[in-house]
Formats: sequence, structure tokens, C-alpha cells
Amino acid sequence: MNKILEICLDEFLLPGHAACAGCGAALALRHILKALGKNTIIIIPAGCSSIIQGVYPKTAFSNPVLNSAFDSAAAYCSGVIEGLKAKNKFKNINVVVWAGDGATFDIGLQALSGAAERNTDMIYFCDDNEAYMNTGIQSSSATPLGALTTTTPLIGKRERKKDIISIILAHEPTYLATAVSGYPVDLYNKVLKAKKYSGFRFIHILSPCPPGWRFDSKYTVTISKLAVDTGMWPLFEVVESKFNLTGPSLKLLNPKNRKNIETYLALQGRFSKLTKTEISIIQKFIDARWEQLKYLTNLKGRLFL
Ligand SMILES: Cc1ncc(C[n+]2csc(CCOP(=O)(O)OP(=O)(O)O)c2C)c(N)n1
Ligand SMILES: [Mg+2]
Repeated sequence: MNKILEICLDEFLLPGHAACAGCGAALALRHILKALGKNTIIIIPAGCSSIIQGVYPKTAFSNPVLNSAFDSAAAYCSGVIEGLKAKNKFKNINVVVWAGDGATFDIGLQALSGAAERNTDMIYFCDDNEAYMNTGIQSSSATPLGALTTTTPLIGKRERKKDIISIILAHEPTYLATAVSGYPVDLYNKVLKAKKYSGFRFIHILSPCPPGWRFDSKYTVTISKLAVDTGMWPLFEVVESKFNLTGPSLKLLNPKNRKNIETYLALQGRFSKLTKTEISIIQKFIDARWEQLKYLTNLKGRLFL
């Protein structure tokens, strides 16, 4: 699929959902559900997406949704798959997890690792808004260096974001990708590709959050694109152990094509306490990361055995 106009016209996230205006997660979810299609069961642990559905007995999701405990979405999903297999119904069906960063990087990491290690036949989507947003913007291990949350020091978070991609790659998944809602064609194609494989697949989505990141809701797509264009959020996939940059990230191996990180940070109130020195440190981290990505792009062999 090359053009946005080729995206499926059916809607699975229905009007009347309860997401905030400009919610990056709702936008991503809309495209993802279109790519997944009708025969999809979604497991959602506690988080904003439990609220986005609306209040029982009504729901804004046209697919079946199972709301799991916060810490165990991947285990829950594994159980649903085993149940379907036992009933001989696990055919032409996607059973997926849609989980926040808190549920993925922190509290659900053990269940996630177990499912990845067993190579369970699921797609795990991490909807990363870089904090525990649903309960009031508390810091998670996905919150980046310098960001303000309600539980970080007044000068912003002192630790860097956890490298969840390396953790998942250590499990040698069949398919892994990063994506953003601001580049929907890239996102959509990655979901279509993930669907073609079986085994454990992981898609990591950056979801800008207007109240949590402190920006006006009209900037969601702008910020989502800037995350990619500055090189902060590289778009790539690892398919059958081979690393590939994708879409707009392909041209970013040349540092001249990367926008300054300040363009991304300046739009968000959560970074208002960053000093010039910290901004230059963040820029250095990004540039160093791109040296690693260059190495991975040029790697002739497989990433793992
Ligand atoms: C064991 C447990 N601890 C805490 C909570 C309260 N809780 C519900 S949602 C949530 C935050 C979820 O954060 P994240 O996974 O990042 O999703 P988001 O809300 O940002 O979409 C918390 C702390 C809970 N439901 N269960
Ligand atoms: Mg979150």
C-alpha cells in the first residue's frame, strides 16, 4: 500500500469513543484496526485504552475486546489463543495485545517476556505515550530524560528511557517494528506485514498525548512527525532477523537530513525545564544511536541466530 487513500474504508474504532481531543493513541488505533480487520480479538490491560472504549454496556470498538489486569495482558492473550486452539477456532484470526508503556515496560514485562520466549502467535502493540497517563501522568520507565510528569523532580526525569526494543530483540521475535500515527502508511504497512507472519510479533508506537506532554491538541500529527524527522524515533523493522529502516527514516542516515531535536522538544511543555546543556546531551544520544542504526543497516549477516 503506497497511498493513504488505499487504506481500508471500514471503521472499527467508532465515533463517540472517549479519547481526549488529539489523542495519538486513538489515531494509531484507528489505522491499526483497519489493517487488522474484522477477525481480530483485542486484549487491553488497564490504561487509557480501557477508557477510550466507553462505559459498559456501550463500546466504541466493533471488535471483541477483553480487558485484562494491568500486569498480565500477554499471559491473558496467550490463554485466549490456547482456548481458541482447543476449540479448533484459531484460524484466520488475529489475537492481539494493545498495551500502554506502563503495562509493557514496567508492570507487564514478565508476562510479555514469557509470551515472547514461547513465541506465542500474537501481535503485541505497545502504545507508548511515555507515562502512566490514565491515572494522572506518573513517570514510567518509558518517560524520556528531562520530561516533567507528576512524579518526577521539578527539573524533569533524571533517567533515560528504557531500551525496550533491545529487550524484545533479545527474545528473537519473528517481527518487530517501530511506528507513529503521523506516518500512517508506514504504520499500516507494518501491521499488514506483521499479519503475514506467525509467532511473536511486536510493534512499538509512539503516541503523542496532548494533556500529558502539554501541547495543544492540534499539534499531535506535527509532533508525531517531528519525532521521526529529528531522528528521535527511528522508523524500522526487524523481519526474520534482518534490520531495515523504513519510510521517512531511510534518508536520516545522513545527519544533515535530521532536524534539530529542539524543534521536537520546544513544542512540548513537559520539556520546559530542560537546560541548553541537557538539550545538547539529548542531541548527542540521538546522533550516537544513529551510528548504531548505520551499523545495523550495513550488517550483512543476521541480527540473531
Ligand atoms: C496492579 C495495578 N496497579 C495499578 C493500577 C492502576 N492503573 C491503572 S491504569 C494505570 C496506568 C497505565 O499506564 P500505561 O500502561 O502507560 O497506559 P496509559 O494510561 O498511559 O494509556 C495504572 C497505574 C492497576 N490497574 N493495577
Ligand atoms: Mg502510558
